[in-house]
Amino acid sequence: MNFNDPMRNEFLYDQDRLERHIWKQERETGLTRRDILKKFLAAGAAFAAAGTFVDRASAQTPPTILKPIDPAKFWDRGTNRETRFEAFKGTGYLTPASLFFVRNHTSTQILSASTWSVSIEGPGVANPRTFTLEDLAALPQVSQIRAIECAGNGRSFYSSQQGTAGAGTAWYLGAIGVGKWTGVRLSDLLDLAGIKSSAVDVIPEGNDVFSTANNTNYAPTDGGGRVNRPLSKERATDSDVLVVTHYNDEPLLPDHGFPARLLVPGWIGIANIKWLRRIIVTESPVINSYFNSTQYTFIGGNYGPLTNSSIRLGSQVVKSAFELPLPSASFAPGLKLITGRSWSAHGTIARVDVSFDDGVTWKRAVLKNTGNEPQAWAEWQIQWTAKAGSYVFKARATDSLGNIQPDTTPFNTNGYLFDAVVRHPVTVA
Ligand SMILES: Nc1nc2c(c(=O)[nH]1)N[C@H]1C(S)=C(S)[C@@H](COP(=O)(O)O)O[C@H]1N2
Ligand SMILES: [Mo]
Repeated sequence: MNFNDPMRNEFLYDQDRLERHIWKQERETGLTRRDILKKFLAAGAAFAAAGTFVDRASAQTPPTILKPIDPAKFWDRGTNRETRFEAFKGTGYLTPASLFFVRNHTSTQILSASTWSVSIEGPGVANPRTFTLEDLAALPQVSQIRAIECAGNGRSFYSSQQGTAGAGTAWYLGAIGVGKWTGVRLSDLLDLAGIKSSAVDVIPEGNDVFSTANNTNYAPTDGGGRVNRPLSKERATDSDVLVVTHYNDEPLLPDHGFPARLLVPGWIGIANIKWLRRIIVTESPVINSYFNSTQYTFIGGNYGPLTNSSIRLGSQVVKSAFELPLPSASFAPGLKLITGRSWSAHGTIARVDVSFDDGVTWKRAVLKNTGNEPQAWAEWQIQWTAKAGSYVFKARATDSLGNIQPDTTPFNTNGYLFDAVVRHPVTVA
């Protein structure tokens, strides 16, 4: 696929894309919706025949997500979409881009491949540099199969299982996807920009403006408040941290960070900044940056109030999910093949134990012998004879380092990193 194909960049997503285009044009040109459509059709757009355009002329806000969303496969969670875990069934090891969850703090950014660039700047580099997509393509390419998972994935179970709701999007377990990411090493870019030995933190910044009220102490020159998530120089220069341009061998979709995003394997979703715009290298620690020191910290419960020494989240944990609908699944009686996936931020999955009776008895599930990449997931299956009644299914994973999912997760106010075994209600009738 050609990065510079204007059709791809402007109108990739037929109806939703067109709606977004119209919305922008209405505001930028003052033309009516009708005239914009006329101009567009006259330009010979390939998918003009594609269909019925929903009349959203009265809409005050643009759609925040561009890719087509099938409600049978996604939960609508405000500016976000959660993949229904049962939708992964039969889709193979790598999550198709169309099925990947979307987590937007603001809305999907529309960036042009031909004018985009990312800069590396700040007091921590000797030779500030700017890289276009062509510049990135000319550097050594690295591919890794890894998960991206939201810090809040599983948050709803703090409420439903432990009786105290965490603040934020009430995800089940579908705020995760696993795929093949391709791009360049961030450390290669930092080396080309002459990163100094005195460098301390690296601040990847997205194009999206979150709020100018969310001050940071790196004194942005252009109004601030861009979604950013500082990393220590140590983590940023690890060889597994990539600036990726491709997902499953295709250019990233706009919803997932086109033209380029960061990949920080094993770390919470926010570390994987989308729509990269610039990367600032500091010579002093970033004490205060909204997505590092206010959000994505452990506070409340046993962790206490927010201070500068609150724990800032890095690694994800170990989790499991059945490929069955929530909040409950139902079956007809008979022999069933129950499937699911487990994942660890630290390594591969070593074993998965499944209970059909709320944890009274356990059986070992059969791990698929393909996939099971580190910091991604493993697919598994187990047979079950369904007889009329009500059941609670549970799955408990152990990873290659011996980390085991606990029965409960200590509460934190924002409901992050829920790794406890999840109760999955099932009825057979
Ligand atoms: N620029 C930018 N990057 C971002 C976000 C965002 O809102 N803006 N959301 C983060 C969060 S919280 C998560 S979980 C992941 C989600 O990636 P996805 O939308 O591709 O699934 O992107 C991260 N990177
Ligand atoms: Mo997230």
